[in-house]
Amino acid sequence: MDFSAKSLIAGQYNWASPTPSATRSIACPMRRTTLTQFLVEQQRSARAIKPELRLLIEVVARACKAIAVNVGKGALAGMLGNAGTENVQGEAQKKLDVISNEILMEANEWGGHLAGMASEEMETFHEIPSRYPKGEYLLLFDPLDGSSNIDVNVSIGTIFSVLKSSDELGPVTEKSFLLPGTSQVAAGYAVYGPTTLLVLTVGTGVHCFTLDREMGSWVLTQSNMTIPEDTKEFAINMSNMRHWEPPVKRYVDELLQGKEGPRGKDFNMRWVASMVADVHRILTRGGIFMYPRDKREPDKPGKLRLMYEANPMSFIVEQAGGAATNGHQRILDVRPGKLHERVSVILGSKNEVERVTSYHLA
Ligand code: P6P
Repeated sequence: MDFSAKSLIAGQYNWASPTPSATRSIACPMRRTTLTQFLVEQQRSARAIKPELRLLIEVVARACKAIAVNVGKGALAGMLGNAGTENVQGEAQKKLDVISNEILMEANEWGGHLAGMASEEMETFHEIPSRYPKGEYLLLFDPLDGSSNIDVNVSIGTIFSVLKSSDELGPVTEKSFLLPGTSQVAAGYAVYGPTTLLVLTVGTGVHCFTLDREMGSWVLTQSNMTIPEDTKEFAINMSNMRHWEPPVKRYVDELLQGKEGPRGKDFNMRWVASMVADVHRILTRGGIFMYPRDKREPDKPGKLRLMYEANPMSFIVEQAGGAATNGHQRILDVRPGKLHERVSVILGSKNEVERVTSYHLA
């Protein structure tokens, strides 16, 4: 059997057929760990999750597959462009923002595992209709993060956070959602890029699943992702430099001085303008991501949203050995005052995040 790249690309290799042991772990789908198997293990042996949480994550993962299909159709299915509406943030909604939100809502409201849902795209939280049973979890999500990249075919994604409702029996109110990030029981994101990825934590490390688009299953492709404590790569929107506060200006200026400066080494810069893509790069090879508050909107503590962007990403980053602060405190400790609260975000390689934070506290 010819395993050369040529034959693989030419499709001459029948991936489903029995293969020599040398490649069986790659080619034979039965040997791979699926998301379902992983979650059953997390429930059964790690005792990390309850059956209802396992069901919730499976449903969200299935919804992300449906979103990936719509993202992949793009112009072929009229998925590009604006929906002609605005979200609660006053931002123009893309068609895929609205479709992704609807997919997540419809997938999750009937299962009996949720007490309520909240989304970047909806002003108020969504109570589970009385015709469906309610559960003990609260699901919060940014259904399609990085929307400005949709029409230019750059990676975008879905971010989600799961809280355990403290109002087991009482009616869910917005206040039920206003829990600090340390209350999360699960968090994850999907990246709709060259491959479709699902990155997940249930508090036992960070694990990456790649969508086998032919079989429609999420396959574990990386366990226990770890962020290096040091890095030579930073991510920030440099066009906002003149608006930054002094600690951020000092930090980035030192990076730009490179070897000749106080850091004694050169740094590289990346900015995808899709948080999921920037965070995934950092999880994969280290780095620091910054979206600090700035003088453009001095009354707002930042651009990114705490409950369904910063908190889930911070939970994931900390589980991978990184750090996440708002410049002054751990993001996961921030006590939210409102559902769509914004926050400054500095996250990634631990030593760099601690340095930037120390400049804020100096
Ligand atoms: P800017 C996308 O809109 C987003 O919320 C994040 O995914 C991303 O990191 C940031 O905003 C990009 O913001 O101001 O650079 O376009």
